[in-house]
Amino acid sequence: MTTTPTDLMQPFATLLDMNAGLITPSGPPMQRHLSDMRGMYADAEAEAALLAEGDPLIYEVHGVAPVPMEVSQVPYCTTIIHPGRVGDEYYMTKGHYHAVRDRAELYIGLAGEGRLIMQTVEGEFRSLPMTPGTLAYIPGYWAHRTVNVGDEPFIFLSVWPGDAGHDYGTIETTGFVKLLVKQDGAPTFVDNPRWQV
Ligand code: M6P
Ligand code: ZN
Repeated sequence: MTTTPTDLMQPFATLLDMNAGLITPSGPPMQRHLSDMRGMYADAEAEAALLAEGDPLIYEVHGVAPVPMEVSQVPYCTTIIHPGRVGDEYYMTKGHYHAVRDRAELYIGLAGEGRLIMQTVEGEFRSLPMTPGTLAYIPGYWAHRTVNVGDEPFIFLSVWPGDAGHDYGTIETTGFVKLLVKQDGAPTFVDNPRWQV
C-alpha cells in the first residue's frame, strides 16, 4: 500500500468570482500591455499609434494557484482579455506551446465571447468558440491563443499539469496560421502573411 508522505501538502480553497474573473486570495495579476507584445499584431501602423496614445492593457492573468510547478500538481488561473482591436485584429493573448509538448490544458469559459485558436508546428489549425460554460480541451502539441471577439471582457479559467511550462518562441516570430479580424462587423479568419512552416 502506498503510504502518505511526511511532508504532506494541505488542502486549500480559494474563491472565484465567476463574473469578474478574480480569485481571492491571490497575488498581483500579471498584466500584458501592447508594449509587452510588440510585433505580434499584423498592423504595425495601428500598433505604433496605440503605443503613442498610451499603451493599452490587453490582458491580465489572475490567481495562479500557489503550488509547485510539478507534474503532480494542477495549477489554475483566470485570464481576462479586454475588448478592443489593434487595427482590425482583436485583442488576444500571446499564445504558447507547452515546453513539455505533450501536456494538455483545460479552459473553462466564464464571461464574454472569445475564440480559442490552436495549431501544430506543421501548421494544422483549429478554432473553438468560447462562451460562459464552454469546457475547451487543448490536447498536447497544440499551441493555444485566446481572442476576445466581443465588446465586453472575455474571461476564462485555465487548469494544467504543473510541469507544462510555456514556450513562446515560434509564436513570437511567425504568429499563428490565421489572424482573427473584424470584417463587415463580424469576426473573420484571414491568412497570416508572416506564417511559414
Ligand atoms: C491561460 C493559461 C496560462 C497563460 C495565460 C496567458 O490562462 O494558458 O498558462 O499564461 O492563458 O496566455 P499566454 O501565456 O499565451 O500569454
Ligand atoms: Zn498552456
